[in-house]
Amino acid sequence: MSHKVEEVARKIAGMEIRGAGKIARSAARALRDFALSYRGNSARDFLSRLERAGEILKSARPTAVSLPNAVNYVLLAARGRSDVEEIRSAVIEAAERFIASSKIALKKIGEIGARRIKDGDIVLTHCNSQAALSVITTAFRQGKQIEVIATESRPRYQGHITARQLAEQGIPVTLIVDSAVRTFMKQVDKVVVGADSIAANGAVINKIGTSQIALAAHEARVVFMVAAETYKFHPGTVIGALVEIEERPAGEVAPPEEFPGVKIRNPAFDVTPAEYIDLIITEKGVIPPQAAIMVLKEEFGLTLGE
Ligand code: RUB
Repeated sequence: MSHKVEEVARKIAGMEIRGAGKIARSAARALRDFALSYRGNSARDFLSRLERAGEILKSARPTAVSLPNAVNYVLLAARGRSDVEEIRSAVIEAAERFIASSKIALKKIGEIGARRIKDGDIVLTHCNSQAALSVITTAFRQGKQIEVIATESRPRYQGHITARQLAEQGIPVTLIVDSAVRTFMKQVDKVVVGADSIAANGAVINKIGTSQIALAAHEARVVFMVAAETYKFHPGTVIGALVEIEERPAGEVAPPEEFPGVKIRNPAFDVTPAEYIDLIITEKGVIPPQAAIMVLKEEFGLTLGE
């Protein structure tokens, strides 16, 4: 298999490339580059290598459905074709369409979501989500005086990236430890987070700690919003599949050799049930989480579960 495909898969697994949107775009890009570099002349061989590349990419990380959704989108364009050049251009075209539309989606989510942010709001966010940040930065650029509270997001501290990105844009931002969320929730007006997967029942799978934040927001009657492109909706959940929660190495939490006899657990994501979510902001508009099934029907139509 192409070194490049394997390298992208390794970078996704090692979190050099991270965040559901970036993971999806990098997978589409890897398939495009693979198609560009293919030198054989057998369509059947080309297709089977593309499928294999898709499998390698999909198996890099299990939770963000954006990854298989992007791979399937690109491969669907190639399947059934019997000419090498046709396959190549179909893959390139589909990959580029996916990348371009995912960038447009981010911008639209910002515009749609910013309407929900008011002048003077204190917004809390978790981890590092481009979609959530698009909402926040768009509201700020519209002239709304907002402040952001960013959780550090143990164990990998993606909150540091968020805090820096916001500060660079001149947005007032406060970094807090994850366990300070309930203490600060009294001051918060809105919570905005991203998503790795959204299930048919409206449950949102996002960075570990998200569901605790939703609980604290619910208790304090603070609006809890999720910003997510429609390719983060999980087709398999329509027919009862469960979203696999990635468990990452223990060493990310603490050095196991310093804790003999101690079991260290490191689930990377958690599930926030629909009843704790006020709305989901997609590029097609705002929906209540209970309408997730409608997005899935529209996006995946009759190919559900395939
Ligand atoms: C990232 C994470 C993000 C979502 C959405 O987890 O949970 O909230 O992926 O991000 P990790 P985006 O750092 O483990 O990949 O909106 O950028 O797609």
